[in-house]
Amino acid sequence: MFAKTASVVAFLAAVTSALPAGTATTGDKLGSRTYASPAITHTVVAGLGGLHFDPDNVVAQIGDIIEWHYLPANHSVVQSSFGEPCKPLNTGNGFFSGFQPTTSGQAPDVFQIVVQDTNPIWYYCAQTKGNHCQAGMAGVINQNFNSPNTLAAYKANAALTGVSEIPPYIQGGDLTANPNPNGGF
Ligand SMILES: [Cu+2]
Repeated sequence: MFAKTASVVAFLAAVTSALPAGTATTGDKLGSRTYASPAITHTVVAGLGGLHFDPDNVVAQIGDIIEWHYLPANHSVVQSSFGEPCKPLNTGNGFFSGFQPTTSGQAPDVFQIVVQDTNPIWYYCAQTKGNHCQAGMAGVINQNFNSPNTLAAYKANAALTGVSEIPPYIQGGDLTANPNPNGGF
């Protein structure tokens, strides 16, 4: 009996060690992560679970790729500051994926950015039909968990804004054919 239990424990340990490093987590309570060197891709699905990015709170390492996939009907991602949600980053250098419409399944393209530093990256969906940003379609990469600038605070501020601003052109990332149609599911 004891030997059998021990072998089960050994088996579970082997399975656990074979699992890949976690990619993304949700909510404000994130576990610690151990990073391995090649960069990994964090998939975020726009529109999974309604007007929501899933996961909307990602911890990534410099060099990692964030890859947004788009469900119906017509979503986008736009970088903003923490203080001004639903409005493009005022440096003019923030990213914008453009709108990615699809009536079913996923839009044919994904939008990728490479994480350049450890600063928080705040973003929203600029769809004004249905006020996606104000409704909570907003997210963050590398929130500072020791700061009052939380994703919950960002969403609360977003809800108080008027109509979202739409950037004039796609920039700041790569719009590319979906390399992983099942990513995020
Ligand atoms: Cu949207």
